[in-house]
Amino acid sequence: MTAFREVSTPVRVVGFIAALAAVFGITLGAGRLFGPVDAQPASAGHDTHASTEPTGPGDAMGSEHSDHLPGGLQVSQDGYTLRLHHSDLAAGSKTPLDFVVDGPDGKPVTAYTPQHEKELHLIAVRRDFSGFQHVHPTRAADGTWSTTLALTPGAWRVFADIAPKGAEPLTLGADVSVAGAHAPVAAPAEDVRVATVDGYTVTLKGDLAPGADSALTLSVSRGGQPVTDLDPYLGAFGHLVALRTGDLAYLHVHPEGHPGDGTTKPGPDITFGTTVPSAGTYRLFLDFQHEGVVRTAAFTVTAGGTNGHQH
Ligand SMILES: [Cu+2]
Repeated sequence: MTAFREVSTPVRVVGFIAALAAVFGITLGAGRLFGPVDAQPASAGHDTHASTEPTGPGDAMGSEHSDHLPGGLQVSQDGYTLRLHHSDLAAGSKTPLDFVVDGPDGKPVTAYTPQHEKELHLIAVRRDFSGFQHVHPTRAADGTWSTTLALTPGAWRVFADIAPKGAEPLTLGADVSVAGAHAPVAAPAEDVRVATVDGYTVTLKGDLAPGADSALTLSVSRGGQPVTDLDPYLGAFGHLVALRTGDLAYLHVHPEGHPGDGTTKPGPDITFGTTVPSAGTYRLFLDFQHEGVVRTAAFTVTAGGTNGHQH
């Protein structure tokens, strides 16, 4: 019985510290962004028991089947392993990256089911979101994938989004270190819903709700005029990658409709559907092609949370 009492004191102390941390977090947040921040999104270490660790709705299922985990968190899943030939790379605009995906038999996979016209989509993102690329490496007959990346110094993560022949689609992720001095870039604000790139303005509408289907619509304009002649790019008018702040969980986002289906227009609106696994802040990268050039627009959307949206 006394043991109970003794336990309860530290718990109260922890609660007090957590409250302090929350206040501190809000103070920090107010300086950096606007409005209250519920101290969750940043991987602030101390309150992990409340936010990150065993959070996801899928975790109850645990490792029995990884379908319920977000993608990209593991270097090895369902018997497939992403094996980079080098994980420390040089900075530069054309740094080579070579890798294989080993299959359940331990040998490099050489048969894939194409998704969006490609056998493998490679996403490279700097962990502070200050760099992003979506490229399509070429595969040698022996299963070795090769590409080049434009890398700045810092911590990066690469994702291989694949469907090995006969297997469910999956996304494997691996860390990459890029040598050189770097200044970490502050986390993006809670909500960034308008992005400009190369004279284009892209506006995001819609919200993300944890565990529920969410629709997002991105509208492309240039010089105040809606763009209505987007190019089809890899079987869609846009490709959207969503990454969770804090752990870079990689989410599949599906475009609604496709070029030539008789109903999907080539802009200005591109609609996507996704389900985010938890509350938190997500960084979104839209690739779209117009007049023959692919561009990337980046957004930030906060899902769930107790405050709703004040913006
Ligand atoms: Cu791709």
